[in-house]
Amino acid sequence: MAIFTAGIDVELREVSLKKKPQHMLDVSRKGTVPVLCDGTTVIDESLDIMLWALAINDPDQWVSRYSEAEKANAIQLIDESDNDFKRWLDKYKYADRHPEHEPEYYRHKCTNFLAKLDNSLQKQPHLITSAITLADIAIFPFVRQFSKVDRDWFDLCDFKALRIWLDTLLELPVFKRVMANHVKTHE
Ligand SMILES: N[C@@H](CCC(=O)N[C@@H](CS)C(=O)NCC(=O)O)C(=O)O
Repeated sequence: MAIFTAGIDVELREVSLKKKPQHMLDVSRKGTVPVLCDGTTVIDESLDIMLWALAINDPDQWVSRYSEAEKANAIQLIDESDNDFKRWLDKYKYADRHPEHEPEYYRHKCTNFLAKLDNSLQKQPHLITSAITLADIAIFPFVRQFSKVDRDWFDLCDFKALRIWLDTLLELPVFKRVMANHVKTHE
């Protein structure tokens, strides 16, 4: 979404994580996706790719709207999402591979982070500022994943502000457009 919003043309290369192409491992030994190659520049963290794209062009002020303090808060929240929350989310999504606990246990672990998001969304419609910024864009795809594990539970849970926030982001034209491209490349 950041690359699309910045209006940067990229060639998307789909890779199988079960059979990672040698070229990908040559440019980034870490072996995770996404990896962005721009000539000799290699960026292999999704947040860094977003920051790279938005430093080139940030028409919706996803980063440039931030004060220094807001930017630091955003990066810290994204870090919490990328590490702690995502670790529990993966276990919740694939609870059958982690039989040491019931799925409800993993879901409860996820809710610590979701409660924190819901709490700030009760005060303003988006995470760091009242407008959509980097943190919303970086975090909502994982809340979307969470919501899809048990839709009925999510629809009835206490996180009303979080649901409204997620619904707003899912309606963003840029999300729909990027997802449509994604579906096309998977056909
Ligand atoms: N913090 C990294 C995480 C990247 C990551 O773990 N990607 C997963 C796919 S979502 C991956 O490539 N896993 C490698 C593997 O499964 O071998 C980022 O945001 O770029």
